[in-house]
Amino acid sequence: MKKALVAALVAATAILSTPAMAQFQKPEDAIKYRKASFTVMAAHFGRIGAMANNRVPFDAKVAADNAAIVETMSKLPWAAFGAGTDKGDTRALPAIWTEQAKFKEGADKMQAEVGKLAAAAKTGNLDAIKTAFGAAGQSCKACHDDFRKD
Ligand code: ASC
Repeated sequence: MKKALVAALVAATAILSTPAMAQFQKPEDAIKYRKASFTVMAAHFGRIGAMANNRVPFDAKVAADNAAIVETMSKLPWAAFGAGTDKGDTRALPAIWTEQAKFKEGADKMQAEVGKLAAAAKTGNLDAIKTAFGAAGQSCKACHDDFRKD
């Protein structure tokens, strides 16, 4: 019984202390995951953009719901940029791994701007949403310019 408990504790410790990469079986799984999370984030960001750019009528609830999804999604891709995920079906540039501090700064900035967008969307104020949407879009673009092919 004691032996089983020790084994369970060892296993739990291993799981909790394993680098993020270990949640993926293979590098291509991580690449697929991060691309999928960016795709979902972009789809919901785009729905807010359609309202921010007056292409569709403003609906405060739709904006807030979409911004909440964007905020959640913005947290997900980063664990999938682990070692060994630089090769394969990806536009990720080597700079992600050679300039990790700068990449993290960009990732943090985007999450902060998206957090502000979600907060603005909760207020239902379209002007505030437009401002926050612009800043969030800039933070997406900044990383694409430095860390993504084309
Ligand atoms: C989007 C989207 C991005 C960003 C970026 C902003 O809607 O899919 O990747 O905005 O284009 O410049």
